[in-house]
Amino acid sequence: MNNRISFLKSLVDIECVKFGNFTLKSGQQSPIYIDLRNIVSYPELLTNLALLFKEEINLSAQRICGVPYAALPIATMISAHTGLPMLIKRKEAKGYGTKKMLEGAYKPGDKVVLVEDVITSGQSLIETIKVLEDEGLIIEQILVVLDREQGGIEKLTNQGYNVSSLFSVSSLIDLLISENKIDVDTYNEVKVFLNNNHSITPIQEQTKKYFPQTHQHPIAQKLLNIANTKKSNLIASVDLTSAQDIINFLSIVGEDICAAKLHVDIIKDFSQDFIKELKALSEKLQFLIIEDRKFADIGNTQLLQLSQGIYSIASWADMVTIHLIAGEASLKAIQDWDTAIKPALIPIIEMSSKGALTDNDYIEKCKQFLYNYADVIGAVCQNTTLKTGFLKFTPGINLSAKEDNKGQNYNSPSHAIENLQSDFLIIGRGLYLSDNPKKEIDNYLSEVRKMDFFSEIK
Ligand code: S5P
Repeated sequence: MNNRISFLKSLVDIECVKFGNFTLKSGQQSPIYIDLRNIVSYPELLTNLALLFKEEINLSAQRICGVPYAALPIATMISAHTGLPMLIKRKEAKGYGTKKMLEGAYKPGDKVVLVEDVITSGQSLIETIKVLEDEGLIIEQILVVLDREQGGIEKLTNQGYNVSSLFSVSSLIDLLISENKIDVDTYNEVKVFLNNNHSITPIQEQTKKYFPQTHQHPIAQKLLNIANTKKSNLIASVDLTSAQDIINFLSIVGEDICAAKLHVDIIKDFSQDFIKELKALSEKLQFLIIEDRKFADIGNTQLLQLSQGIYSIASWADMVTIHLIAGEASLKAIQDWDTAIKPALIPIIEMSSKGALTDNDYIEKCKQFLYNYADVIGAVCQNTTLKTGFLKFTPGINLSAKEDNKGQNYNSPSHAIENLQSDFLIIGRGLYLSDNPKKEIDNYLSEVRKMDFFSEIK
């Protein structure tokens, strides 16, 4: 029997493909279930698959890499059968040592074949492509076992990648009906499902949000690691005016946040002893510190504000906010500042307040240069989207209020994640004014976690 056909039939036999009524991760009902992970326990099948792929691989490829985890054994088997050296993409960076995302021997410019088990929207592939390209590797070819025909292949092809799949769901059910392995009703149900989902998936994909895993900047990577470990993307904006109140509040919520944002200029009894205590607490409870200084001056003044005065912000803040109103040269002055410790920069490009002057024109002008500076890890914004790899911080988050009476606008955490595509949620009064901050942060966290935001990307 043809190798391809026998392989497809085996997938049904080992229950990698099932028919019935299944609830997908998105909550959608599906008449077909596909999960190729089981294949790892069937070495003969894995070998057959590797041999099928061997016929497809471009001769110019120099490395092979599987999208973790399901495609790892597939890539390993292909590597063994073709002699192509393999690379392993980690799911998260190591918390120690080299912090590498990619293991194996390679050099920039090497051409890589990427292998995936099932392609739906292409999201897992996009994550892996980014890591490889950041290392200077060239994606020569993308090989997929099964295409769910939900827009993933088109999406990657439109981005210029050479993607092909061995099988599609349509070819699978065509074969199964011809072999009497499924009945006409099942066949028709899957067909209808495919037709309906082909067009809606790309739209769903735009709104489906996963929490980022990696970042080039070490402070941003640390922030992501903390957030991923705690499954919390919450930043407490601690706009309290007494040092002791700040410490007391953070002692309560510190373990549930990934960062605390301060306005040091409102603290009536600010001292370096307070900073020492705050730093010790941040180490103990694992959160980072953002000083919301909103620098907005000429480069020279900003450097003085960062490094001098009673606050000497640069000596303790992990991140600082900055307006870009003074123009690119002011930002460049900080980037060019050659100093041992420097906070990461979070420009504010769009404000949450009513009537803010940060209109689209302003935002676009900011975007024209902010991505060029390595100290910039993302931006504070509301509706606008940022380039992949830049973190979106959104203030104006509150579970119950829609606005205050001083111009602030609020959104719910789920709206910020789902519709604004925010990575980090900044919550001020919603938490620190609560009678029971511990209970209240649980309410925020459960709304975030309910959204499957921190689930493994698949
Ligand atoms: O556009 C913005 C940018 C910032 S940094 N809107 C904001 O509200 N902020 C800050 O976020 C603001 O200075 C305050 O510290 C926090 C929001 O606090 P809340 O009490 O309204 O949640």
